[in-house]
Amino acid sequence: MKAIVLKILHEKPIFIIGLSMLWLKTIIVGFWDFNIVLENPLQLLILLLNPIPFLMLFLGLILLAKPSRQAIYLCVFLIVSSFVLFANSVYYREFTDYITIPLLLVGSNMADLSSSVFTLMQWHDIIYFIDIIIIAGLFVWKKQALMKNSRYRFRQLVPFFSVMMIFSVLTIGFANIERPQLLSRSFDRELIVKNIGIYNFHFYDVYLHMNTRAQRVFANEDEFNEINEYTVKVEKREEADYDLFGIAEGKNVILITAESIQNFVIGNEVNGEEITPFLNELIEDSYYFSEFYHQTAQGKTSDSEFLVNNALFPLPRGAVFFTHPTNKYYALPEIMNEHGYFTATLHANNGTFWNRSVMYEQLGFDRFYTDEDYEITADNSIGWGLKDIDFMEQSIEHMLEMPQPFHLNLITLTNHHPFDLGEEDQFIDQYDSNSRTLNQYFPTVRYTDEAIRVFFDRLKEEGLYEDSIILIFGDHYGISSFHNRAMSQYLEKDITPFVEIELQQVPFIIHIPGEEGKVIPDVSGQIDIRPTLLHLLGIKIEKQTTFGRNIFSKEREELVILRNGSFITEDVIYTSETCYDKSTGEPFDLEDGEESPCQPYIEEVQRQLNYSDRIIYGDLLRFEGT
Ligand code: GP9
Ligand code: MN
Repeated sequence: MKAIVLKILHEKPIFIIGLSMLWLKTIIVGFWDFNIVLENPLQLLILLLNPIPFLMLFLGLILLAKPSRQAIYLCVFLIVSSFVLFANSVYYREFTDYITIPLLLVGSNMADLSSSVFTLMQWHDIIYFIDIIIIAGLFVWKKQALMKNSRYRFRQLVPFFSVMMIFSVLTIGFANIERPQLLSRSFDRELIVKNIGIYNFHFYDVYLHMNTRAQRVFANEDEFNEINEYTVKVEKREEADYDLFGIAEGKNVILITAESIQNFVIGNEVNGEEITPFLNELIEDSYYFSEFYHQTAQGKTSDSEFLVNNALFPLPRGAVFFTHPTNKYYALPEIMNEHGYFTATLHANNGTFWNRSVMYEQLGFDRFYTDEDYEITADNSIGWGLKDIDFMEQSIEHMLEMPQPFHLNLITLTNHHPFDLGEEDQFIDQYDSNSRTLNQYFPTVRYTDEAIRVFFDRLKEEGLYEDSIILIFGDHYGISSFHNRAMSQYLEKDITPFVEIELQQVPFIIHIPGEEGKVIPDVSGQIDIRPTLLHLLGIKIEKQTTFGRNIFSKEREELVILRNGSFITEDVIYTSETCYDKSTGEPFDLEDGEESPCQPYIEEVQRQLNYSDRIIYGDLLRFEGT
C-alpha cells in the first residue's frame, strides 16, 4: 500500500491536492452550513473518516482511466461533488434537511423556487468552489510537474482498494457504535448524514429509492390486515366523548391553509404591534388548539394537504403528491362527496405545482380552482402570485356559484418565503435583526391575517357565514433554523433543540358560528384534523386505516409524531435522541440504568411511521374492503 501511495504522490500530486481540499471543505462546511455539533470524540472521528472511502473510490476509478482523460475526469468529479455539497447547503438553509432523489424529480417546482434560492445564497459560498479554481489554476500553471502521463492497472491498485474497503467498514462500524441500527430504524436524515457523511448518504438514498419502488410489487393483503388491525385498535380505544359529535352537521366546511404561519406569532407583538390581530380576536370565540404541530416533511404544503385529507403521514423522502399520485386512497373529499358535499380546493397557483391537479383527482375533489380561475394582474400580485386579499375576495365570488353544502380548502400564498410584500400592504413595520427573512416575515403574516379578516367579513356579507364551519391551520414553519440567531433575539431566549421543536407548532383554529370559544391545550397535530372534523360533522366512517385521532376524545393518547421521528407527549419532547422534560425545557437527568420517560414511546412512534409508509409504498389501501 505504501508503495502505491508514494507512487501516486510522486506521479499525480494534483490528485492528492484536489481530493484533500475536497475532504477539508466537506468537513468545514459540515460545521459551518450543516450545523453539525459534536458531542464526543467518536463523532469527530466519524466526521473525519466518512468522506474518505468515497474520495478513495473515485480516485481509484480515475486512476484506472486513460492518462489523457484523467485531468478532465478529476475536474468533473470535483465540480459534481462540490455542486452536490453546495446544493444541499442551500436547501438546508431553508428546509433544515438534505436533498433526496424523489425531490429532484420535482423539477417543475424547483423552477418556481428560484426567487427563494437567490435570497439563500451568501458571500462565503465561494468556499464551495475555491478548490476547483485552485486546481484549474494548477493545471494551467504546472500540469507537467503535477501529473505524469502514467497509467495504472487494477492489479496495481488492489492494495489501494483494499484499504478503501477497510475505511468503509470502519466508517459503518463506528456509525453503528454511535447509533445502533442507524440505517434501518431512523427517519432522521440529520442523524444519518452526521453518521455516514453527505456523500454516502446519497448512495444510501439511491438504495432507498430502488427499494421503495419494489415494495408495491411485493405488497399483499396480509400486510394490509396487520396494519389495519393495529389502527382499528387505536380507534376503538377512543370512542369516547360525544359531547360535540355532530354539532356542525350539514354545514359548509371551509378549511384555510395559512401558508407558513407558525404559532409563535399568535397573541404576540413586534415593535409593540399585534402580528395577528384578527386571529387573536377570532380565537376568543373559537376552539383554539394551543399546542398543535405541523407534521410535514419535504413535500411542504402538499404534505400538509396529504395529512389533512388522509390522516396518514407524508413520506420521509420526497413529496407523496409526486411519488404516489396513482395510489388508492380513501380521502376526505371522497367521504364528503358520499355525504352530499361539493368538494374543491381553491389556490391561485398553477395546477401542476406539487402535482396537485393529478393528486386532487385521485383524492376525489370535484373541482380545483387554479390560477386560471383568478384574475391575476401585475397590480394584484407579489412574490409567488395573487395577493391573499384579492385571492379571498375572488374566492368568495366562486363560492357564490357553488352548490351547497360545500367542502373547500383555500390555500393562501403571500406569506411564503422570501416574504416579499409591497410598501402599501405592510400594515406593521419589519423587525430589525440580521435575518432579512425573519424581518420581512412579520408584515407578511400580518397581511395574511388581514386577508382572513376580509374573508370573514365577505362571508358575513354574502350570508355564507352562519352555515359554515371554518378551520384555519398553518401548513408548516416559515422560519427555518438557519435564522436561529435572529429568532433567539426576537423570542429573547436560546433556541435549543427543545425550542426548535416548540417552534414547529402552527395555529389550529376551529370556528363554529354561535359556539363559545375554548382553548384546547391537548398536544395534537395535523394528522388529527380529519377525525376531529368528521366528529364535529357527525360523520362516522367504516374504513379506518389511518393514524389521526379525534382531539375532542377524552381518551385520546396525547402523542404527536413528527415526520423525522421526534415526538411530543403531555410531559416530554423527544428529539435528536434526547428526552426533554417539558416542564423545564431541559433533558431529563437520569441515573445510570434508569429508563428515560421517552423510552416507552420510541417503538410505538417507529411503528406508526413505518406502518404509514408501508401503506403508501405498498399501495395497501387497494386491499381495503376486499
Ligand atoms: C405553492 C404553495 C407553496 O402552490 O402551496 O408551497 P410550499 O413551497 O410552501 O410547499
Ligand atoms: Mn407552504
